Amino acid sequence: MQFGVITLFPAIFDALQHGVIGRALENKALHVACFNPRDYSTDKHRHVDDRPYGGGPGMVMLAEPLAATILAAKQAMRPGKSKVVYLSPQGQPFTQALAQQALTHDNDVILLCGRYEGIDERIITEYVDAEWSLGDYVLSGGEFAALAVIDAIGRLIPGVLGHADSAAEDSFAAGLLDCPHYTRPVEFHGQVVPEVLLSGNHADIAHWRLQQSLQRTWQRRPDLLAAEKFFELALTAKQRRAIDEFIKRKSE
Ligand code: 4F9
Repeated sequence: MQFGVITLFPAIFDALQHGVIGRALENKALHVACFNPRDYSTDKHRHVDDRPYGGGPGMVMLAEPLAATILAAKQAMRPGKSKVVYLSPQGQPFTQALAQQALTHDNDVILLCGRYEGIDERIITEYVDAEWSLGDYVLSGGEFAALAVIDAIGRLIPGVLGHADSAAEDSFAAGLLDCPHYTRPVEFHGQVVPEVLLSGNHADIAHWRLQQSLQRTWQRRPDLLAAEKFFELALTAKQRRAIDEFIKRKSE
């Protein structure tokens, strides 16, 4: 899977050269190529933005250089296998499920990053296949959202994470919040590690972790336990029973 990124600030994507994603780029398990609209601007001052029709503050990214940049990015991706995604607060919420789907569909993903007040709407109409939002807040541009999307999808690519930190073990993989984690020492500033984690009983430990995940999800993000979401979770029959019982107990 390849990522193309359309950005006026390609240096921001140097941030991907660290940790597991950095290693994936080195190993070529993951590919990220930036395309700068400035390089596709045809006027002599290399303009990429202009004032908005109808007036108001700020600038809007010009359609012409963006269209040329999108076509160049598409040509660098696998033929007929790329999707253009615009990152904006108006988009569909980007979730773990969406990250998983993007990987399963095996398209190359061209992430379009806007700056200023945004991009000419006609680019969205003609070229954009999906619009994703990271959350209900405004950033100075789409770049930091694109970094998060590349990280979230990239770590799902087989071989990017080692067996030790397999993505299947991640909190949201099961649709629940993560359980607490501890390492040495057994006592820190008067706080001790829960005894079950020292017991060596793997069944008891798995049960405790699931209970902790459920407790936290119930308290902090009850929306994640909504019936329709619960239905979609990738759970074992045993986990499903444990959650059923937990919710029943809490609802009484
Ligand atoms: C993109 C905000 C994705 C949240 C892009 C300004 C953005 C954003 N999620 N804000 N440009």
